[in-house]
Amino acid sequence: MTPMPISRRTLLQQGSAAVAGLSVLRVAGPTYAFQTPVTGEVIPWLDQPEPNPAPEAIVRQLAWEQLDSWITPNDQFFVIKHFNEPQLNENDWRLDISGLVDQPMTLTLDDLKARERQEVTFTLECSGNTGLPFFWGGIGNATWAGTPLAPLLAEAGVQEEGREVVFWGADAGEQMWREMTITEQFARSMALQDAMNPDNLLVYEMNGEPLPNLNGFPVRLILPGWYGIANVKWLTRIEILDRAYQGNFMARDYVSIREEERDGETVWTFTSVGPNRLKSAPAKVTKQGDAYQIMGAAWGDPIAGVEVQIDEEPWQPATLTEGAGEAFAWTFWTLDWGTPSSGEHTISSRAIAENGEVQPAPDDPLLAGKTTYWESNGQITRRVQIS
Ligand SMILES: Nc1nc2c(c(=O)[nH]1)N[C@H]1C(S)=C(S)[C@@H](COP(=O)(O)O)O[C@H]1N2
Ligand SMILES: [Mo]
Repeated sequence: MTPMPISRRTLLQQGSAAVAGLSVLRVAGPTYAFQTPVTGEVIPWLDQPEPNPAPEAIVRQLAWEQLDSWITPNDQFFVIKHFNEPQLNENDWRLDISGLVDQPMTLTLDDLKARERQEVTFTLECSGNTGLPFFWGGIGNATWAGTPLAPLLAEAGVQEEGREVVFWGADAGEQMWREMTITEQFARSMALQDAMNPDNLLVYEMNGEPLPNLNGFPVRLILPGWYGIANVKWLTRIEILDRAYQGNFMARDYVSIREEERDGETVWTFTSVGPNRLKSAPAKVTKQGDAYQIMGAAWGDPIAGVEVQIDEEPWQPATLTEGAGEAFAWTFWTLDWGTPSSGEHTISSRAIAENGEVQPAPDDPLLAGKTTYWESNGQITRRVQIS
């Protein structure tokens, strides 16, 4: 097995930006910033998400207007679960590494904790986020700690024919495949080459605490730079296959379908949701005295800048604040709005990546031709009423 090159993002990753004015909650060991100064009164958006039709599946969402902390506290972190909520005991918990390996392994939680510890601050986003009228808050930012996956796979000794790595959760549910109802465990897979990325972690800590049960206790996969679906919670089994894994969450659900024009002909493409896409959103408008400020976040790729458009005015550059320069975590941004005229206004944002890519407009052909709601990274416009 050849060692994988270190990703560009790993090279870009810097120490966390020390931002003046952060009040910091001190826990034993590292420090975690939970609060930024709350500035002014929040003006609620006129447009609001629809009621969540599936509270058992979308358990918790970010409320954008309440965003005031670069690190999302664990008890506010969004939760998506497709099946049951496992109740795993950390003493009985085992992780099996099997399939096309020379040395199958069974690891305890203590085994994982005794290995090299690595941390990453990574903004996890569900690929369905902002693709549905009731789902705008499937995103959160946490510092995750665990042990790197790649050395474990190397120790297990992936055999020549090994192509694909499958990650199994302890949760399961029924799925219809044609006329058959089958019970399926939650599982996602990725190419061996992607799995060997040195950023990938088997995580047992979130913001300095054991993982909350709903976020995958005792161990979950964290793949910095990948959409939520790939970050398997309640992880119990890793299996190496010689071919693509075709479970529900690879082959049917979380598949983006696009209609494309090629040489005057319409073709349809089907791709499994993968890495994050460049994105940003206005979070809130605040008012202090007569002065209004717009604040938001940008993520999905290392961020070089953010621009904001108010009504039909030209795009203006925003100021990057917390998280600027981070490889995998969102960047907060602000724009001073002065004293806007009374009445209704629209506010849009667009992120610009370090590689020059610009967050697409909603009518970009790549988005306009997409018939599924996954990977909806188009520019977001919010409406606000100034009195
Ligand atoms: N075992 C398991 N892992 C899972 C899921 C799940 O239902 N079961 N949901 C996935 C999806 S779709 C997302 S968006 C993220 C959400 O992680 P969170 O609940 O910790 O925010 O977990 C992913 N991992
Ligand atoms: Mo998701």
